[in-house]
Amino acid sequence: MVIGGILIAGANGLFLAFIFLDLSAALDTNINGFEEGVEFLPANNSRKVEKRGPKRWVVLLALVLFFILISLMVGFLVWHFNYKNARVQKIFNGYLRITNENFIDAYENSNSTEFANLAGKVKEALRFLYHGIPALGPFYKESGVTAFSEGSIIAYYWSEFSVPQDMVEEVDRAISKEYVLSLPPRSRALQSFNVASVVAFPTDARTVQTSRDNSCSFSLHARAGEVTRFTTPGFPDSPYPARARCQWALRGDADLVLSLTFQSFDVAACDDDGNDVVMVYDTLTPVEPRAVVQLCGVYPPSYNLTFLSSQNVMLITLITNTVRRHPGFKAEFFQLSKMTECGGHLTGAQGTFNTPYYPGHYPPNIDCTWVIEVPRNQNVKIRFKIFYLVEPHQIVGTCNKDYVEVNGEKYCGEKPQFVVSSSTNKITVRFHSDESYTDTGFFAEYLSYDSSDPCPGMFTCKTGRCISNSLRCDGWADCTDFSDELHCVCNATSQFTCKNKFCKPLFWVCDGLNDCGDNSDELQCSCPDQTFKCRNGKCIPESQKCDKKDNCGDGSDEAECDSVWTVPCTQHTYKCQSGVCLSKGNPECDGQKDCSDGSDEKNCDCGIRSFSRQSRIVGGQNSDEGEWPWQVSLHAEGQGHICGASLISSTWLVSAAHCFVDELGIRYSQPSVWTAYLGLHDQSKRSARGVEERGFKQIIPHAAFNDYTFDYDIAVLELDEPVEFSSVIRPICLPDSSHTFPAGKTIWVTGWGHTKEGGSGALVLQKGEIRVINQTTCESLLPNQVTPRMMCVGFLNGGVDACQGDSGGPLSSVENDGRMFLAGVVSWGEGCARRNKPGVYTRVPTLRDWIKEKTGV
Ligand code: 4AZ
Repeated sequence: MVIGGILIAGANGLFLAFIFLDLSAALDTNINGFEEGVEFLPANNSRKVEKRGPKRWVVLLALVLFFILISLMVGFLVWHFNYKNARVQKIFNGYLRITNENFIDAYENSNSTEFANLAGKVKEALRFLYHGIPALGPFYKESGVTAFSEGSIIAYYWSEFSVPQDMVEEVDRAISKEYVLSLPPRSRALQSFNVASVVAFPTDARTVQTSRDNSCSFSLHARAGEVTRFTTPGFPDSPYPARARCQWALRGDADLVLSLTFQSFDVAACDDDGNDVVMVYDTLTPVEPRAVVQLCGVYPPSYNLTFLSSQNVMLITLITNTVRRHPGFKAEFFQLSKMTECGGHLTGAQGTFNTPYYPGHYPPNIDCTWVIEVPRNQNVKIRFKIFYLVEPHQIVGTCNKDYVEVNGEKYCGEKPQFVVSSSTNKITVRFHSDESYTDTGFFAEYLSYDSSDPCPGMFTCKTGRCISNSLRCDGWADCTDFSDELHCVCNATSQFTCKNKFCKPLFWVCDGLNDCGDNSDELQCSCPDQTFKCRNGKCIPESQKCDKKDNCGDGSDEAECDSVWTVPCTQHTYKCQSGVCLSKGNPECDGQKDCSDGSDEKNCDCGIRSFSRQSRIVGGQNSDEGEWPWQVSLHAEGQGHICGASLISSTWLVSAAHCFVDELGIRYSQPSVWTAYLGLHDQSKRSARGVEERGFKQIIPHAAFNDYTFDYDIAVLELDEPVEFSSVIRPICLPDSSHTFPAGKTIWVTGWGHTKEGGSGALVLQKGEIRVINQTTCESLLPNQVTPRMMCVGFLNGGVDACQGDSGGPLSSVENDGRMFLAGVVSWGEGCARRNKPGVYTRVPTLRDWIKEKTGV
């Protein structure tokens, strides 16, 4: 019986080492032999007999030892052949400089004989170089030359090595050095061939383009004064190929630089496993230290995707691993002169300056210095209004890559507006961009100020910002460093003294929000220890929470339990289609089937936007195209945009009832007065592609709407023709009547309304992030005006708010599954963005049943 068959993998192939051991036969032989001896010897010599044959345990021990020895040998052989001698294929991408030859146009064409000749020399030079380096020579296999560019000539190549496992680190170390081919080459082919700055970097083997694989490889040269356009294969009608390795080598004329812009970008989302990725390099070979940007996912058209090169070449690679269907990208590039001077001498009392090509991404490998000089006896203050210098691989807290340096301090990363000032009339700003990864950069303004009184008649924040004296010690951090709220004596009649000594308005105490920062304003208001605070304020023993009984009387103790079970129906519980009610709060469309009939996950094709990536707000609160696909603009005949609305199905909108009240002889209540624009982004581009125009079949304001109090400020509008959903037109989810939007939750308000009180409407759809305010606080801020159909949402220090023209528009709230739900409808407010006067919104859950009754949605 064969019991040992060991398969060993070695560097020289596989061989089979069978150890044939017939254990049963061995045992039989030995044991039988022993017994035979006993049997056939004379009985009087029995002691001798026992001595002659080995004992049974000795035989077993020998066998065990034998097996241990064999196993150890086998283990050693497996290790030796499988791991110690196993080889790793390593590919490095690099470039080198040929210093004594001039670039000719034929080198751009990889099929030309000139290219082939020069590539041959480069490969020979690399072979020669590697063989002279002990850590590389023995493992070198081959190289390929992928391109040439000017300077004198730069050759781009890849080199392959076959490295034993235990030598990998040494090879990596050896290749990471910069080499010069200094020895006179023995090869005749390399006579008088001078090579300098040979650099190479480890490469993802997937990015290597061998001469055999050029099916998706493109080479484009910019023409003077022209823009060159290119796209991924099949764009936009068919998705780019699955498992593709595409590259675009972009060139300009010698001494010029390139500007590349992606006008449309949609590849698979940037997830961790096997995503598709587009890389842009500031060179013609895909090496990480020269990467300008890594892109994946979807970018809305308003996002600035312009990148500048530092020389006359750029490389774009597309690696796709998924088989998902995405259209890819559309891009354009052109050549332009190299910036001769970056920075400058700025004079005068005020002015602005920014990183090169702002708001496009600044180029890699650039340094700029601005010397700012304001009139004598004045000091300078610089306000960085936009600041994006984000780099991957930056060592936290060091600014070791791209940075801005002012007054000896380095700034990097992404920063909200900040001020830096000088104590003289001069200040120097240095900007450094290293060889890899670039960003939008900064936009700054400088101002001169009187050093003895930097903020005449105002309070000076430690950051240098000037704020009104009335904002000092008012509970709001108006200075970003809180300096206006430090060292205050609180007014006992109107303010609460926090444990950390901040002063906060008394009516913020016990509002469910941690206003002090140390929570001291919320400590004395909760129920006693080990009790639960019901939504109606009642305190019940903690043990009664989630015990399947409505101990609060309003169901709130059973509304947010980890496991879901059925409970008696109340106004706070979600009712499945089958009629049973759930203990879980907000279960609808959260991606989990909670009702046994699945009704909580039905009709959930809503609340998802088309673009996975939200742009940063640059210079304002502009939305991205398609960011709020349920937002509708309502135009009244001859008046333009008047109100907003939200799409809830292909035929129904929700808006505010007060938009449809007849006024000044205009019959706003009549459907014929109105035109609805869906998929609209910019009011000046109403005939843009994707925008749909509809009239109304009917307008249904809530019958209980009160024109004086604005109670029940809701209306539903039926379109005269259904709309088809698209990337810019989609419905928002409607929350169930039991759905809660708790105090403190952040919600988005959107609209084309006035951008300041008494100002004018916006062209581009605006967005603002605001917070739900506790109902008691809301009632105390707007006494005798708030009904149970209303909620306050905003920031009590003002700043972000809805305004005239936003009415009827949505309050969009991101819920559990990432879907957006219509939390409210913009209704009214005392002015706009005023302190302690938040905007008031119609509560949608409270009026959910009415919407269902009128629309069937
Ligand atoms: C309006 O007139 C309006 N600040 C809407 C909201 C707010 C104020 C006015 C809230 O449509």
